[in-house]
Amino acid sequence: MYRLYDYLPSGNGYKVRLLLSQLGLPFERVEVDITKGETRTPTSLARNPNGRIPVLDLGDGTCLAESNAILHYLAEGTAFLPQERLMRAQVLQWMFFEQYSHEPYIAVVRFWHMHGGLSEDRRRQLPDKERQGHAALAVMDRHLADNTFFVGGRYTIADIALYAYTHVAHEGGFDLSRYLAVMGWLDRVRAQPGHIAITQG
Ligand SMILES: N[C@@H](CCC(=O)N[C@@H](CS)C(=O)NCC(=O)O)C(=O)O
Repeated sequence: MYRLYDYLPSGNGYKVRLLLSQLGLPFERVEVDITKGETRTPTSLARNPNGRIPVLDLGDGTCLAESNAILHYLAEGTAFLPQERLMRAQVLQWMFFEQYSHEPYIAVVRFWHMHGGLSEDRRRQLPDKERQGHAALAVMDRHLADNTFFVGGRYTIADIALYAYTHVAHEGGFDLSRYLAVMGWLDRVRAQPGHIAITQG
């Protein structure tokens, strides 16, 4: 059975939880408290040298890290990852966008608000992080104005990757109400069979 090293509030962990649930795959969830440095112990570092969750143990001790790599692994051969070459690359395009242009701003600001608040240093960085987070939301909104989902008109792991931190962006102070196409897409993602909330372990 799969074992997922996870932290419940984490959007990166949630991506994997959500896909496992939608694939109907049983898994054991192991909570790792990132606020107590539990990802940096020698045992955790042996699973992921980068000292972060999520990590998926494939059942034989083989560990895979990086949320979007895990999604790609699990989705292979399923309806969540298209067969067609260009569409597969477009799924990756949006997943790389998520990691480079979205998560570092929207997830990080949310984390600051949830854990420890805003130190002087964070307060100084905040306007730039907010600006870049809104830039990512605007890119999504423009794409979703003409598309029901990110790739090929259907729900894929690109949607899962982007949903994870977008739907909780308000917890970092991002007002989503001005992104009407994003709001509609959030509803469509929530309506997918097997959907679970981020709070569900
Ligand atoms: N790019 C990684 C990011 C993983 C990540 O940032 N994990 C955070 C929780 S969301 C973590 O484990 N932080 C604990 C630490 O840095 O020690 C992914 O997508 O999986």
